[in-house]
Amino acid sequence: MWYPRHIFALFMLLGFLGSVRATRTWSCPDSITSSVPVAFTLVLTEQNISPDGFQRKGILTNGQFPGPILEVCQGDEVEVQVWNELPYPVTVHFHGIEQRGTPWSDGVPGVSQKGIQPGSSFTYKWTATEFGSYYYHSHERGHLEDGLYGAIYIHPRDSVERPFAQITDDLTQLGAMHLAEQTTKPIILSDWRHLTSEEVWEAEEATGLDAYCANALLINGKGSVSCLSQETINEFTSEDLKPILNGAHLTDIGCVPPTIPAGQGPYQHNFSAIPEGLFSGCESSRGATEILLVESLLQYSSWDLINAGGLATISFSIDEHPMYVYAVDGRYIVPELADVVKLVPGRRFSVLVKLDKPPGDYTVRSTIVGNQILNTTATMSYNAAIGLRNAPSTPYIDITGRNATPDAVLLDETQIVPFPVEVPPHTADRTFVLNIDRFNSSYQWTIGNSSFPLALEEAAPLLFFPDSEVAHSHLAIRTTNGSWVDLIFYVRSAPQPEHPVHKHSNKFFYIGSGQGEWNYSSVEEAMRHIPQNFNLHNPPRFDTIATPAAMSGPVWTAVRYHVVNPGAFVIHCHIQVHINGGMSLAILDGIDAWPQIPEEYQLSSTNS
Ligand SMILES: *[C@@H]1O[C@H](CO)[C@@H](O)[C@H](O)[C@H]1NC(C)=O
Ligand SMILES: *[C@@H]1O[C@H](CO)[C@@H](O)[C@H](O)[C@H]1NC(C)=O
Ligand SMILES: *[C@@H]1O[C@H](CO)[C@@H](O)[C@H](O)[C@H]1NC(C)=O
Ligand SMILES: *[C@@H]1O[C@H](CO)[C@@H](O)[C@H](O)[C@H]1NC(C)=O
Ligand SMILES: *[C@@H]1O[C@H](CO)[C@@H](O)[C@H](O)[C@H]1NC(C)=O
Ligand SMILES: *[C@@H]1O[C@H](CO)[C@@H](O)[C@H](O)[C@H]1NC(C)=O
Ligand SMILES: [Cu+2]
Repeated sequence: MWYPRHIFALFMLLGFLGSVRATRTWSCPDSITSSVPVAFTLVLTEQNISPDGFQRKGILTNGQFPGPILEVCQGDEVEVQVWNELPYPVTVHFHGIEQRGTPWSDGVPGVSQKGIQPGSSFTYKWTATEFGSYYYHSHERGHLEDGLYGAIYIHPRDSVERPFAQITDDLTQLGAMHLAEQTTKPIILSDWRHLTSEEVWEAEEATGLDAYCANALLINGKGSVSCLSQETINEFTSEDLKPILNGAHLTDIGCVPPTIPAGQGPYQHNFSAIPEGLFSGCESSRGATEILLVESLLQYSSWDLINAGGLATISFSIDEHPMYVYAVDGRYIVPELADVVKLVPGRRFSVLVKLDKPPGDYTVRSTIVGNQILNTTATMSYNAAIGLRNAPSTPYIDITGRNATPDAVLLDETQIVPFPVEVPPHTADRTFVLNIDRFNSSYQWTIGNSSFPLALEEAAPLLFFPDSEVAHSHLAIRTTNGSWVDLIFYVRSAPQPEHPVHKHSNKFFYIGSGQGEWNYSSVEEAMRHIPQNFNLHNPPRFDTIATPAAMSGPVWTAVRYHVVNPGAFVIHCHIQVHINGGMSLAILDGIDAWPQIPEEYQLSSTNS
């Protein structure tokens, strides 16, 4: 336990901090004495917004975009009352929150609740059993992409062992790291579209196309669009894309054109129904620039990077400032030093940044990785020195997220070691092989044997009807409480993009992945043939894992989880248009130990 030894260094820093500016530092004693829940109210409204300088209809949460942060202590009882003042039904999901014993608060329409009708409210209640970085977002239709998202941060109990002693044994620095963590702040990264989510979905249905292009990137809801010349776009087009493009060029928004067969599969399309902005039609615009203020006297700052967008994999870096990545999806890891990190939608990294550079402004960069060239920037400013140092800072990455300097280090997710290590059992009780594929058109998808119809969001919620036809169909898997379950995400046909698969309720162990066919009945059998593809001795725990891009053949990813929280949940791709297109599967966990639903959540007593 290093904490007590560091009190002195901590107080010195607090002294500095007090003289600089008032900031709340959090402490979460082990015995939370108050049984009073921490209550939040979120009021959702529709308004014209222009986060990147381009005006469109969007969702504000308490008048803000992104929504306000929900910040609590580990162990707190949390109540979030959502008032829906939008003209359509909506639900709110708490991404990564395990909802232990509260499956009715998971926020999935047709699975754990009915949509909250316009003009009414719903109160989500859950316990902050785990700590770290999470976020909330809409789970109804595509409304996440209209701006309904905001950060959640759960401060760890004081007694939880931090991983910072793996970085240094210098007491002052350890105190500074601890203080940085206590005052950590979200950096919400997202892609942004100029069409509303309903316009995008209508366009997919009218054209038969998968709408895989964004119009802008945002950092904490702020950004700009700088249209590039076709020359620049061609110059930056990656070697990986050239064979796919087969002589064609990326569009003026830097995106793979919809006419490229590899991007859309062998289906019929109506190209004349494509609206402006969906695949092309660049308009330069200027929104606000996010300023991240830091104080060099504090030596370190901590940031919770969240990819809250519904589409793009994002590359992130802060010029001249390496990051110690110390938590992933809210779980500590042995800190890894990296200059650049890549986040799929749904992923969170908590990072420490050492503030040891000359005071001044440093550019913060966010770019799309993959099938589009798009970027935005923010500024990290040393507090005492805004505007002091005007020379541009030196980038680690270019506008495509590739190295701008040869030695820039990208975080290698496969090297992540959890802190502390937890070991799953060597075998599982059940194995489900879930096929990930297109289904019948470019924009419809399967995970498992079927494609989850969007219309089922309005059906009777499975939590209340575990014996319904849907609950017994291929749209759901059923598990028994206490069992260990393996899910194999099997991407059989190529080419397919990365699919960031997110599991609701408790986190899984990420135990393996590989190229080639999955022709095994279990992980145990696969390990007899390809043991090198598995890690059962120190696998990390995530709630989101991307299946690798399938460029030329099949790929698979294996996760293992313990069924401990009976209830109706889902596992789905976090690319929003892929969920709309059916890439979602209900998980009826612990069906033999189904919970008694409290009176206040009975369908008759909610807004239904
Ligand atoms: C293709 O889209 C256009 C524009 O929306 C529409 O007029 C036309 O009927 C569509 N063609 C087919 C074959 O559906
Ligand atoms: C994208 O990056 C380039 C190169 O650093 C920069 O000049 C441009 O301003 C960035 N675009 C935006 C919208 O920030
Ligand atoms: C598959 O697509 C065809 C048209 O291409 C349509 O008629 C059929 O209903 C679709 N099937 C399903 C299950 O969506
Ligand atoms: C898919 O269908 C096969 C054959 O009916 C079945 O064995 C398997 O359990 C199904 N998988 C899922 C995830 O429903
Ligand atoms: C479900 O299983 C977990 C782990 O074995 C156990 O802790 C929990 O009490 C069980 N729940 C019920 C309702 O039986
Ligand atoms: C699985 O397929 C691979 C080729 O993709 C083959 O080498 C291997 O022998 C197969 N394993 C089994 C158990 O059939
Ligand atoms: Cu997907």
